[in-house]
Amino acid sequence: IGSTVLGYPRIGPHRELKRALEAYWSGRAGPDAGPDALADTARELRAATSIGLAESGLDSVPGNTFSYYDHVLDTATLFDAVPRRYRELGLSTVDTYFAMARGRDQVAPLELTKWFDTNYHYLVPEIGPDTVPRLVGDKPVAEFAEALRLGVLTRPVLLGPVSFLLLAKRSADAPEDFAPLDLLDRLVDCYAELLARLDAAGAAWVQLDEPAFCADRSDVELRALGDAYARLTARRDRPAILVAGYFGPWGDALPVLADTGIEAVSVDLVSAPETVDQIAGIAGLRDKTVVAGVVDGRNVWRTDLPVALSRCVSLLGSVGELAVSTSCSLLHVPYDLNLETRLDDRLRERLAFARQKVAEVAQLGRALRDPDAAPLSAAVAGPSGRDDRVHARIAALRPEHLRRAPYLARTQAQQARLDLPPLATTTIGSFPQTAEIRRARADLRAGRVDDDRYTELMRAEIERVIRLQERIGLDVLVHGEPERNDMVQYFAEHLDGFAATEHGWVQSYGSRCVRPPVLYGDVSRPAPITVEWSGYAQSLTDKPVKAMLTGPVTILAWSFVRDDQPLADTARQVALALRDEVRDLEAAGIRIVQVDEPALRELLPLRTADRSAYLDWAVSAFRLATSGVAVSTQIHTHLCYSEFGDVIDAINALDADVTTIEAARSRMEVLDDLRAIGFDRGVGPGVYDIHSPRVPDAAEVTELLSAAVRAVPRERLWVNPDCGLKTRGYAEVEPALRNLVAAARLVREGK
Ligand code: THG
Ligand code: ZN
Repeated sequence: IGSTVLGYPRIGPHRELKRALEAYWSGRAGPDAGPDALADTARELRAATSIGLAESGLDSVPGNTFSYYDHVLDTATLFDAVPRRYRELGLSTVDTYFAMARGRDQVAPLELTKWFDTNYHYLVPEIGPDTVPRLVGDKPVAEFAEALRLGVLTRPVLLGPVSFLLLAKRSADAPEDFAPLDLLDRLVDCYAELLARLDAAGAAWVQLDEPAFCADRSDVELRALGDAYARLTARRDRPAILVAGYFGPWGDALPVLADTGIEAVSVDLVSAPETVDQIAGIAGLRDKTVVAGVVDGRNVWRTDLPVALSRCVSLLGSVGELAVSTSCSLLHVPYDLNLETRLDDRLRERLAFARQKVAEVAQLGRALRDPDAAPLSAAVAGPSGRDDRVHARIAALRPEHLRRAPYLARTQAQQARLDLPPLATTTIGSFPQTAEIRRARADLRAGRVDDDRYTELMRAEIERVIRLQERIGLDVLVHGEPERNDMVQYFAEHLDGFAATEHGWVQSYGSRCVRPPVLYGDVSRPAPITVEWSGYAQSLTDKPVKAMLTGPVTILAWSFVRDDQPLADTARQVALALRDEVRDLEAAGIRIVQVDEPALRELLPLRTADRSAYLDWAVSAFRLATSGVAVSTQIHTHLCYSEFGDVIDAINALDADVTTIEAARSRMEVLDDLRAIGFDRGVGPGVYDIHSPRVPDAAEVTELLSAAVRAVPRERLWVNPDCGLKTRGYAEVEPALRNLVAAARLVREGK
């Protein structure tokens, strides 16, 4: 294998695939929007990727890294795991695929969920007893042949059969005792058939990804892994098999794999450097290739090549052959640093995006082969972005900076000041981002409007949103966040220690991308960020206006974060900057501040052993950000998911006065979970599912609220949608909010 990378971005360096997909979905006919245009764009992107990777000097080029939407969905359709509701639509293959991704007419899409602890989302396959795995597609084979015609011998990358089934969920109509893993034997046969076809097409290697085994797994699951690869490798008509794991240590799965007939295994030495010692103790690896993932595939820092090389060299006595790679697929980093024109030169020297990381791996491969190769350069020791004032403030922190007065004292003071009715109504923060708002932001960036004119436009929008909320009759108002592009990017642009990119797009799901900021130095707040906007909104009304900030954990989770100090330390710096903002909001007359932490669960370590240390610093950072205010200032938080069994104690420990959560789709089950742990503060289970264009009627919301008042005293119950409204339109939002207010009034009156 020599030098390789485990995967590559696919949205296109200029998001060509995003544009082609959205044109196709728009239903426009014609040369730039039909199925042929989409297929042409896809082919050009694949060709550019395989040729580019081959020319960059990698010894082994990954194949099948392209996807129209998601590689887990690709795997489901490849093996015919298509639920009946999509088949019954009677659509073409490609439109059935997109129906699973996006829904169609009355048919809901597959569930979207986070890919391990990254900001990428995959579609969750639904598997039931009537799922009969069959090899019905040929995408990996066709793409292998396509690259071969261009002169590139690729190593097709597939999601492995065991991880595929572990990432899937039992379909709704399956019996309780059914588990997707029950289908493993049959699925392995289908993989064997696919491998035979790849072998016949000329593939020398395939890569099967089993990242599910870098998290805790039961003995049954580990045995399933061993059995699956024993069966696959027993076949003779197949390419050599590389099993890839990433995002953490293999743990007990590594000796299991070593006992099978696979030819190679990759290890993520960035997230789990201790694996080097484990490898030395596994005799079964002495006749296998070990692919050392020493170049970080999910962060943007340039690799310290001499250090990476010595890490590889330390494996030499323990393995059959040594190869070098990225720690994981490069899907999680932007394409090319060379597209950036505005980065500070000294920061640029410290960065590497996908293309630069490929060059690093190739260089390491040459150095491993030939000790006389050109010497490797060490990482540049930065401008560290060091700020001594930040360090002094952190050093002066004391436990009392993380504590507020007891909840009872707070709630009495807050009620005296806010005078809210039981079942108070509010929204999560953002209102629809209209075309005019987007245009104003774009005009400001392009210099077509000046700061004053921009402020005027935003204030007009804020006033419109305030008046609308007053007319609807909401109790706690928001300014609507028209000035914000993205809830992390916006804060990063206003804090020192962060840099923004121009083209640093990373796929989040399907055609949707984010541009994570780069957190490179000590973080501080040069000036108040949101105070003008929230203060202006509050000046327009007597009702309380709630200010919204993004929490420290979420800011870290959705940025590329410096790796030269523990995340906990970086989180504390971000929290301190937010603490200043919270206090300034309070001083400006804001009585309620919401600090959102939608990514609290996303950063939860995959291994349970690491979780409590994470939750400790995550909770501390939130408390540092929010505990600097008077008892009479109400702190809210918002979390974007409903399955939070793993973090429920941490949610309690955040000690927010009010917690709003997603619940509309999970039928209020979250309230029982909260009650079970003795959660006794304010809670707003979402009663309007904003992820769907459907407008709930008042009766439906009344029913949800009637259930909720049986679990939570009405003084502590809040009534709100389950997330921000920015992706919806006013045509849906206005009636939905009216229904929500009407329902709250009915239940308040005991109807
Ligand atoms: N911000 C960031 N990360 C996130 C979210 C976010 N991760 C989780 C979740 N929210 C992901 N959801 C989305 C939803 C919409 C878009 C991206 C991620 C989106 N992006 C625009 C696009 O691709 O066209 C570009 C947005 C822009 O112009 O900045 O619509 O909220 N950081
Ligand atoms: Zn949310």
